[in-house]
Amino acid sequence: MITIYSDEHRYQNATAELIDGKFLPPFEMPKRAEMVLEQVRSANLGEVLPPEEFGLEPILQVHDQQFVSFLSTAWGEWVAAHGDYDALPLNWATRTMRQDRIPEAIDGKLSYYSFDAGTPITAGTWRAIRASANVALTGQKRVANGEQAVFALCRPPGHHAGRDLYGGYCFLNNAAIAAQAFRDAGAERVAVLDIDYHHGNGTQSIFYDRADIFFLSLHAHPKDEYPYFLGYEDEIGVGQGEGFNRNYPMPWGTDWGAYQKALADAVNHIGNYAPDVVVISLGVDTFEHDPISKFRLKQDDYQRIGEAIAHLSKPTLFVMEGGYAVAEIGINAVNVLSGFEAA
Ligand code: SP5
Ligand code: ZN
Repeated sequence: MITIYSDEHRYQNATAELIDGKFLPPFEMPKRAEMVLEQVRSANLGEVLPPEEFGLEPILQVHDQQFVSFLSTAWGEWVAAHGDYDALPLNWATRTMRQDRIPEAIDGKLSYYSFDAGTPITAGTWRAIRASANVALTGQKRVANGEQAVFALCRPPGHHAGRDLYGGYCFLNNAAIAAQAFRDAGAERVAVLDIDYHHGNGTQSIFYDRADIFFLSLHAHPKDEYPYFLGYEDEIGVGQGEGFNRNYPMPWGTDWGAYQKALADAVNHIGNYAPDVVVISLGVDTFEHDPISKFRLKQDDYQRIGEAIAHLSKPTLFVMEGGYAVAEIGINAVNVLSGFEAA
């Protein structure tokens, strides 16, 4: 299997993230992608190729123009206001407040376009996130041109990012951009299966009213876990999209026994949908030793995940999302891919 990778992810290198009331060294760090690349190489998964440049057009098929423009200028505006510190929002427009006015001050814009305080914008964020989107789009193009499966080693991740919303370490929704690009390249139906530990709220919201892109997510229950405000089982899609969104919220402590049942059901629904192509949002923060998560999947379970996905026999694009157990992130991610290839 070919891997698409760019060094430019290193430009997203924050000083700290706000988590558990503390400023800690970021869990979402450059080492993550480096460890995955190292394992791709030592497992001889296949060629590693750089991304092509796709420009903003495919990004703007999924994201709001003003949001993308904000991302491109936020750092400069922030430095002019506050100096050379990572940019974080401090308040949000929640119940009783207005959401129909976009503030002009940079602090207000950070608040308007974000949903958490754990996702720093840094000097290199814009450069890194464009490279990450190009990695996904290059993988998409390869699969559209006949490759059976490609691994887009994206960093920063994307699945929490909505049309005009960033958070959860995500700015541009790489998997959603790729799914839309498949449609624009002629695919009639695309399935996006999100196996990151956290609900893919961004991807769900982007495709919620559409039947042409079926979103399914296996994740920790939002009553217990971040992002808390989306990912319940009764979110089934709306309008034309009704029936084309499926959530599998699971309790803390979930291990392979329960996980595999949800995965088998999701795979079964994807099979019935008969998509032209499958996009996998590949998070491995379901791992038993992940430092911010509470599922209990083991290294070998990731092979089984890959096998289950392979049984669909569909062209498949794997898009890297979360996973914070840095020592094992490469083994777990590559186990999914080698399980897929061996099946
Ligand atoms: C792509 C992705 O996996 N984003 C995840 C963003 C998680 N943000 C922080 C969630 C904090 C939840 N509580 C952690 C408790 C650790 N002691
Ligand atoms: Zn996650």
